[in-house]
Amino acid sequence: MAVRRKLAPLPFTCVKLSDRFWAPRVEVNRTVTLPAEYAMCESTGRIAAFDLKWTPGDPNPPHIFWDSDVAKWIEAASYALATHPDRSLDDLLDRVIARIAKAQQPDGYLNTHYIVFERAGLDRRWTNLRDNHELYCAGHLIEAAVAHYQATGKPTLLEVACRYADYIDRVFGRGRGKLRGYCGHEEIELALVKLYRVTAERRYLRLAQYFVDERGRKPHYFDIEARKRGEDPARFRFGSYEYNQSHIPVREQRIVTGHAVRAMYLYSAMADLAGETGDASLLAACERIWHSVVDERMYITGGIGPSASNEGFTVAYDLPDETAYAETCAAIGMVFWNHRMLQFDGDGRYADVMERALYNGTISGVSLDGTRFFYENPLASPGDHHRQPWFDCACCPPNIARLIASVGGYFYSTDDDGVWAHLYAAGDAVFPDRSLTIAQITDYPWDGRVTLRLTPDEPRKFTLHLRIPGWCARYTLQVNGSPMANLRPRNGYVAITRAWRAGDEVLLNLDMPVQLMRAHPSVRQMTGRVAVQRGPLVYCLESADNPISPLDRISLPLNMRWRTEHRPELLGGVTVLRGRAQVDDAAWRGGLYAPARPVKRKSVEITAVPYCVWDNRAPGEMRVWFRVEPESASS
Ligand code: FUB
Ligand code: ZN
Repeated sequence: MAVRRKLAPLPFTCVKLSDRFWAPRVEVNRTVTLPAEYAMCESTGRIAAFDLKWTPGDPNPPHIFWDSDVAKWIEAASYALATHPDRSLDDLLDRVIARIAKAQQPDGYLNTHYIVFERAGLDRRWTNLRDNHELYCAGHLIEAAVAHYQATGKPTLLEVACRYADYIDRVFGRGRGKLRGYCGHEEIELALVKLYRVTAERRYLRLAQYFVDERGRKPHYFDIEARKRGEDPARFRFGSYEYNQSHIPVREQRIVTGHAVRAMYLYSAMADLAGETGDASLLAACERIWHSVVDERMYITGGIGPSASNEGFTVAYDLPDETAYAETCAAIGMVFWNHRMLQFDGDGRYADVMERALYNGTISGVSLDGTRFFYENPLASPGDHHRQPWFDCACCPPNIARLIASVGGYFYSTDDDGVWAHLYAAGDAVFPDRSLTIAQITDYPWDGRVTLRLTPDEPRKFTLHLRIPGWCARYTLQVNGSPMANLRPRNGYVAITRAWRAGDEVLLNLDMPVQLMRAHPSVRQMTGRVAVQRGPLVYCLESADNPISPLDRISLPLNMRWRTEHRPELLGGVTVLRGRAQVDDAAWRGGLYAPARPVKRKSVEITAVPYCVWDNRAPGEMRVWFRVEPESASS
């Protein structure tokens, strides 16, 4: 049976946030991060690479995925432009795009690394799809082009992207003389679906479908091309093709494997294709794999991929905190994928994960001042992990920029019967035909009280679906002051159907207590430990507020009484959690080991801050997980 995507996201351009959490981040992203990232793209040679001036012997050759950094910056800048007209940014984009367009080869090919660097130049293109990211870069170029076209109406980059996609379509596929390959780093698949949606050209959709369907078939393309290069395929540095999710065809995959960003982009594309074509087998594969991620391999922050060696997944329940890789891009990928899964049936499980990743493991990736970035997002630090202005491998900074610039797009969807509110934050949503405006009045995520004021252009009957987050055990709901106690959530949403009139108000009051969270008993690293969560936010302790070292000496009583305090002057304005915990007596009279004796503990005042804002002050320790008191309560 064919599946149907019942919901459609309300574009970010329709949602203007004015809250205290996201709106400042969106503004800092636009005014600080985007210029800083552009400066980095320039100073590192990424922009100039498109002038194709590099010659052998010159330093600083274009890296295999430099093009993608520039493309992601263009995408982010285009999103910013779409919500905030800016003549100079518009002009800058035009200039960068002109340089990119000039680099395009007569047949449509466009990759700075291959055009200037590879010894035999263009003859070597498409000879190492497994490792060399050509189609990945093409995918980001396509996403940038779609964003730029939608923001400005200018076809300049879109035409470049279409010419490139047309060329790729001539090269790849099952027809005679074509290469039966696909990319070692998924990305082009979801990009081609976007290109199809904006151009209505079905060839792009078919090409995306081909790349997804071909992945993992035998004989294995990466083996074939390795042999053609004169290499032994068995010497692939990551060992197995689980690394790039091509070990078996995608519909047979049950468990998430390998590189986390690659995986997220693939599943996003599979969800996109299932939505476009109704292919139930693709959606079923996504659902199965989703469980292996969310039930067994996701950090409490929504981060994924514990291991640095493959930038990705290991085995079920392996979630170390201090060594967590949890790449920013991978958490962003979780947002992309879960947002897509959410559009099928409006199942709140996906919104819960999307929210978890959005409020924790993605935005931890950027400093509050917008100038520094985490690549890895560990859940504990001895004080030596800090954000950096840029990286040689700079995938994360422009990725977080494009997410923040378009964050409004994750808040609402529409369906045949009405509107879905997935996320809460103060601001206005104006629907494209201006038939409806929804104003949210709330201080979420600091407070769970959300008022939605609806203004349809004329009285109109429809259903408003409001998400009751998975973290919320109790809530109340009123419409124009009348309690709606009889409404029960279905799949995480309550549905209110009525003839709505201008000025109707819905008051949703989500209980937002501090919760001590446990991990599944199989997460051996977290045995006997708890993390602190309030609403969608995971909290942590930092040395800056808690001068106790190591912070592991602190343990949290299960019945700890927490106080919430909003501190406008702290970390851009955060609600901190305070309470009395226990601390071990520091006295230690042994060497490395000593006979165990009862540990003396004393009470200590602690202050927890949201995990997403850690490392914005003086360097120091940080912990998310703590021993629980009494220890007998921990099993
Ligand atoms: O390979 C391109 C990007 O660089 C990946 O998505 C990241 O994990 C980093 O390796
Ligand atoms: Zn990254």
